[in-house]
Amino acid sequence: MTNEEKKCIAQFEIHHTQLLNQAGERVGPLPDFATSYETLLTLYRTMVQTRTFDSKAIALQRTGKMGTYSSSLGQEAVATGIGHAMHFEDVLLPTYREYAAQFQRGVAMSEILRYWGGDERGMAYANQPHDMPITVPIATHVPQCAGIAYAMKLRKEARVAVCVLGDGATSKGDFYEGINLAGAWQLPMVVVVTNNHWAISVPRKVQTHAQTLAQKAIAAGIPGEQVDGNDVIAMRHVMSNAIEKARSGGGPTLVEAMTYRMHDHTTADDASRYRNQSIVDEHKLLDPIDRLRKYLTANHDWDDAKEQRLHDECIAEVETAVNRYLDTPPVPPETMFDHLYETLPDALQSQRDEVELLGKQKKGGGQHG
Ligand SMILES: Cc1ncc(C[n+]2csc(CCOP(=O)(O)OP(=O)(O)O)c2C)c(N)n1
Ligand SMILES: [Mg+2]
Repeated sequence: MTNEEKKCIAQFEIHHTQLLNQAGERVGPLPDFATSYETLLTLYRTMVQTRTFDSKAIALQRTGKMGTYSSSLGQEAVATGIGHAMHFEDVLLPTYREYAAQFQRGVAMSEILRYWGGDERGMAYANQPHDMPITVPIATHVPQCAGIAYAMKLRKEARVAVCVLGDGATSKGDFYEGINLAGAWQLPMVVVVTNNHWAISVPRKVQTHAQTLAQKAIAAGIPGEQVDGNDVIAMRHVMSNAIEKARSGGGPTLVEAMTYRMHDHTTADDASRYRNQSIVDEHKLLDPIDRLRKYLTANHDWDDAKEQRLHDECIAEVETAVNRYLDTPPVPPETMFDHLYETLPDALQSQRDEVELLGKQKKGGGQHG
């Protein structure tokens, strides 16, 4: 039987949304929220704040004041759009580059610094009771997100669970299991795949032969779409639509956000060993902050003086957070045993006792030094 003789029984399309091009020019009508200067400024400020935080966090790590750190440089628009589109009572399940969303949701910069400084208290957010901590194990939070969304549905709550993962994470079984549940149970859930082209040293091209990552949704029976993740207006727009659809009973969506990882994978990595700087330079032209600044300059009288003031404010805010972090007395090392079990198994209890003893002998050691 030839293909011509076979009957086509299903067809699928993947759509891509971009509203501002890389020159910061409108490529189509903008959604209503984008007519508000205040809203655009909030989005811009969040991205600049996050980038300011990011460069300071790297400096803290480089000077031995923090354990390790995963940068969100160049990817700020993705998490900014996510955080802005969510309601406070929704639940975010982030990975380790969604600072911009976390800040908007009430997580303090000093808490993120504490976490990367090895202090688990940094994940017990003082002003964010709903969200899950940063998930470093790849894709394990997708089924967890389905569980949370299922509970919301069962309780008839008008809430949405949003999980964010990377391009590499879409190769994990947990991802497929999670989106399958989302589809089968029509859960109030949005899955965002941040396609930053790299999974440590593995490029997106060799990660999967699939043409897009958004199309992975099709097998789960849920809509999948792609968005320019360096266009914060498009990102916010696509996320709002997906979240509000889920909230009103319309089921889950998978959003593939196209961006680029501009920094090393983490501060423990050296990307110059596996990628050419010229590729990184090409992606600088797509920078999300530059793009919105160009739009604001052309349409809302944004100028150098306003830009400088914003930078000064962001630097001051980050400095305050850094001081709060550095002034926090470190937790004793044996507390690393404290957050997994309610009752510690005997084998671990003896290790805990040993670490505690060593700590007392050393006295004065801490994670900031
Ligand atoms: C289950 C699991 N396997 C392996 C790792 C090691 N690891 C950490 S990050 C990473 C790559 C993730 O790439 P991607 O999903 O694209 O996210 P990105 O870091 O690019 O944001 C891997 C394999 C891990 N953290 N968890
Ligand atoms: Mg990646």
